[in-house]
Amino acid sequence: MSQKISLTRYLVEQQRSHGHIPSELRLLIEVVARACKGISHAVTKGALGGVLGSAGSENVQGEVQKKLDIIANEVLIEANEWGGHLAAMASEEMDGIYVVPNRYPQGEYLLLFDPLDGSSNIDVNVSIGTIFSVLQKPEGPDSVTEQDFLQAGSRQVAAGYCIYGPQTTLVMTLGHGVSMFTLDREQGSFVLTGEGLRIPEDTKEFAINMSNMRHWDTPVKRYVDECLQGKEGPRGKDFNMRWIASMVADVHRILTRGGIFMYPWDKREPNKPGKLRLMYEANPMAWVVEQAGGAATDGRGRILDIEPTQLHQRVSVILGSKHEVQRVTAYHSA
Ligand code: AHM
Ligand code: MG
Repeated sequence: MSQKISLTRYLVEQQRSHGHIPSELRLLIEVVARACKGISHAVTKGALGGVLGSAGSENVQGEVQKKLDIIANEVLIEANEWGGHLAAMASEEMDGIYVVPNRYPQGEYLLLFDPLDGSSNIDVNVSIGTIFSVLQKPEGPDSVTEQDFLQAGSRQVAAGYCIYGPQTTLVMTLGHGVSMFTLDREQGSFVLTGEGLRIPEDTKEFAINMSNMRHWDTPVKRYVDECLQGKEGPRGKDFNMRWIASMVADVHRILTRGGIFMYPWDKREPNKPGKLRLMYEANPMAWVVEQAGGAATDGRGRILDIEPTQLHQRVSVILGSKHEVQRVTAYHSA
């Protein structure tokens, strides 16, 4: 029987062979993974744990918070605040940044997360997940501020997600490809189940919320319309469609068998660039996808090159199989 490689061993061996994981970053990843394990347990309990339903509050973006949104946020903060590896955290569920309290040592990293992405799926028992992104605090003696977080996605030092589905799976990149770990519930640890993941460059599967079609811009309408025409249309092949309404689950499928995911700008709220958030949804997913040979744009340029101006800023997202993303992006400049 081949030996199981735990996340801890994987990180140690990566450091030994490539030397690219400082010990504080290793600790950070292990702590995030441990927090995800805790969130996974809470998710699994469902109604038995009293964790379903609305919390009766709204987040900074005016979205109703579910009980599990808040629980997941607290689990991530409590797990990460004392280790000395972080200077501050930011989350979809908090208005401003959370600076590590004075009673703990401050580290050099910044952690951003969407504690529970795909919230609308919580109560209906469909896959949801945690998305995370790690940046380095800019050098200098000054205490950490929101401005320190406003770095382009290309400066991430680690990113990934944990999906709570039929299996709990952690997927991450440190800039040297994408690795996948499955939670072994008997052992209580994440075990390496995939390395060097690759997204096929071509696909016959697209993911978009079709109910928004009438609000889309011309390039996205054109692309989807051509897919829908199938074999008889300009693409000369039939396409399949999936929409889980959980970005984590849609991206995980794309990472497994290819596809394209789009949550584009639309005319419902013309002043907002899109629905998804750049810093803790689009950037980490874009990096994972690029590291697996895919592409990620906002229709105009690379998501990872966007210089953020606000912590909770939104962005149009088109990501997945490279040739399809390139096609939609080209339609935007046609
Ligand atoms: P959330 O972070 O509040 O859960 O919102 C993000 C989610 C994504 O996971 C998903 O792709 C999208 O919202 C679904 O939106 P819609 O319900 O408009 O299809
Ligand atoms: Mg989200």
